Amino acid sequence: MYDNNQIIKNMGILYFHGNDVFNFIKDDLLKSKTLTADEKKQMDDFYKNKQVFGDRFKGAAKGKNLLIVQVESLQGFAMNKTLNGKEITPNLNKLAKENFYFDNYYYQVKGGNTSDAEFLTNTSLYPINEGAVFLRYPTNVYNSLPHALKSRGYSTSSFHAYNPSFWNRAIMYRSLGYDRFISYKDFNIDEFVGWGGYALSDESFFRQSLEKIDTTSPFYSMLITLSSHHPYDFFADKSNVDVNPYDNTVLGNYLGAINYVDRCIGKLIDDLKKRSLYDNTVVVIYGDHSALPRPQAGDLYRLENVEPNNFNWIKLQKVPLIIHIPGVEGGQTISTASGQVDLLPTLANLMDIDFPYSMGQDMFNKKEGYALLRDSSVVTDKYIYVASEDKAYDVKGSSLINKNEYQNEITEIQQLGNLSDLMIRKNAFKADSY
Ligand code: GP9
Ligand code: MN
Repeated sequence: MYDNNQIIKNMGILYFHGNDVFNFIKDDLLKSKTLTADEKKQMDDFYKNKQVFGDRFKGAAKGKNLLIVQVESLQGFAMNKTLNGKEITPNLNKLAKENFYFDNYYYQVKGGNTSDAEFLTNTSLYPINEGAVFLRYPTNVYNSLPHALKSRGYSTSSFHAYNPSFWNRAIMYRSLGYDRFISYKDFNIDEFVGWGGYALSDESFFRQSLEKIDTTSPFYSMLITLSSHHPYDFFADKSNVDVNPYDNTVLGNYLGAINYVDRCIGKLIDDLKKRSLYDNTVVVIYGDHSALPRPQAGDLYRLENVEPNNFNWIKLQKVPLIIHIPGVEGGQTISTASGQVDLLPTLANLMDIDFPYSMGQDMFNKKEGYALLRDSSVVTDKYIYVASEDKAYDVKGSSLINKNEYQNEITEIQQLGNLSDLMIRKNAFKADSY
């Protein structure tokens, strides 16, 4: 399902076409493709009534380069963690300390995993509830970060050392507005690390990516890493940490993999400094989604010393986010509840881009936060609504609270996911892009 070429290879061309016709009928023919007047009003009202919370850091990074590093499977619990006297992520911890660190930032991906995280970051829409938006709606009109920056004279590129048809990136990237897609075909595959032993190492990926960035005009480059992809083996000689008592477990292997990626990120930052780019580039680093599927999470509960239950599981679904703003003193941790849909409006404020079409909120200015997870659970600064139980818990004390008190707010937040789905399904920006 991830790659049309793979479907053809494995299932045959007849199956592929049959399936394609079925999806076309389901998605395109049976649904009225235009927003009704009511739906259009709902959409317009949402964007019109969006609150601006303040102007902290407005324009602080206007005209600067933007480098986004989306790190495969980097999950929050790995940060600031010491095992047997050694930090798992010393470089990320240092960056978090020196810059702005968001430690209550949730991933909001669904069936499109990595590609959904890219989608959230670049459009500030929620990924669709069923399947992957990169595969189902790759030719829609999108208001996006690449489009917005391109119209301001930026060059825009995505770097990912993998097959360009995977997640349908080659097609979707055109709609997102990237000028260039640097895929595995453009890299010298000179070192394999991770993902079953056949992925280009993140170290080589970062080094070659920096060589390829066009710095003749301001740039937006997004780097999507690969080494720390499940199943996390092949790191025995790459990791510098002792993960006892988790040796030879998925969790232990993962921590070793992340220790390797952390070292690569340290080198990337050094390289940016050497090339005199660190002082004129906004650097954003975050994780795309969770590291461990739930059935494999037993060791994680043990590591975190929490009881295995739905509430604690949700609390663990955070990914770290670090933002370096050149010329702005960092050293701050921001713990307002937020999610990947909030990154674009945050960057738009920093870079002084008028971007009216975001579903998220500016994380430097909002006082109270929330994150809608794609299973309909809701995390706020006060409570967590666990959708699978239809119950709400106090976010700190973990005690059950009266959900009815917050029902309106929960429903309102959940409606945002439905509105986003509707806008994607009906290609709502076709007439309204800017
Ligand atoms: C492949 C990579 C992995 O290109 O992005 O994606 P995932 O399996 O994490 O969605
Ligand atoms: Mn991924």
